[in-house]
Amino acid sequence: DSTELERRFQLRVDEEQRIEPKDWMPEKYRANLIRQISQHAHSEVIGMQPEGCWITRAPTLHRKIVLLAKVQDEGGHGLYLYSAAETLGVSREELIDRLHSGSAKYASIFNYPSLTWADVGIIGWLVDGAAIVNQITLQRTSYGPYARAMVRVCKEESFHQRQGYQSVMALARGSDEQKAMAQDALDRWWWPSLMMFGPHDGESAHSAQSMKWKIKRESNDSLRQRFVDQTVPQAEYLGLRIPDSKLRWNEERGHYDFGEINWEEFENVISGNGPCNRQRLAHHVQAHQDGDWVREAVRAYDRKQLDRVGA
Ligand code: FAQ
Repeated sequence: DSTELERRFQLRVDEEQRIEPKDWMPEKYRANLIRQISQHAHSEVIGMQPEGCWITRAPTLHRKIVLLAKVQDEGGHGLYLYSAAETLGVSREELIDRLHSGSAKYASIFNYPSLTWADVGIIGWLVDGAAIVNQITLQRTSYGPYARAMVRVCKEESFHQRQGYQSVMALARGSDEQKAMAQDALDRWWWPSLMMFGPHDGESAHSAQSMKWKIKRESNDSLRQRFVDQTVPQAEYLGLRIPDSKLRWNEERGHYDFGEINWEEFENVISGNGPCNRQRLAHHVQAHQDGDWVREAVRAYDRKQLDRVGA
């Protein structure tokens, strides 16, 4: 019966065995995974916009080539993740519908505008940096296709983080104006980057069940702390100031203490009312409509193949 199936399922998870698409799984495990993986995919694809809009304005040919490749990688991560979600029995179409109707979320960070070229470097450094801290742990997530996707994604993401850091370093070591531009971008992206890790553990609706099923391997707060601990020395090395008056090393804890996130802003952004939510979604809807002829061509080709078989 189902309780026995669930008991055996949990045992497999506890023993660190990967769950594969054809294995039995509780319906709530399936639904929770579809939610998380598809939201992750949406984040990668919507995440192409803030940097993508700088491709035509990159300051040198070299920076343009690097940025083009980086943004394409994000699109590739999205496709990988949609495929992982599809192994759970949901269609790509359904997932895109949920994004367009607003019932599926994507990372809050991509609802902020990228105002200057410095933002592109800061996104690589902080946003990809935060993404990796989370995704490294997801390489050990219990669902096989998701875990395997994370291995490649992490490799590419760590290259992205380095190119971002290198780009910010060029600005931080440049003219006073360039240094000010880098500082301004850091001031605007720091807090939204900390919000990427989600609500405090005590407020996190899905954490307890997701940790038990090993969909998530570490809590929101512990990942956020790791990101702060690794990023503060990087900022110091650049000679940039993190915009948090409460930030200080805590010798006893062996970690940095830091200030409180503005949770009202977070709630506002994840419920669709951030600075760019409408623009980001409208852009996606438009791109999807513009691509309809491709999907129609695929359908026509499939019909033709079927007719041939029938004939
Ligand atoms: N933004 O119960 P929890 C990238 C929602 S990396 C928006 O704690 P959970 C790379 C959450 O969905 C970014 N919504 O949720 C890149 C839930 O709402 P729901 C993507 C958020 O799932 C770099 C509610 O709040 N990475 O794109 C956020 O246990 C540069 C309650 O929260 C991933 O998605 C947020 N920040 O923990 C691309 C990693 N935080 O669904 C381009 C995989 C929370 O019930 C350029 N995902 N919510 O309506 C995860 O690890 C988890 O889903 C968390 C949230 C940690 C994000």
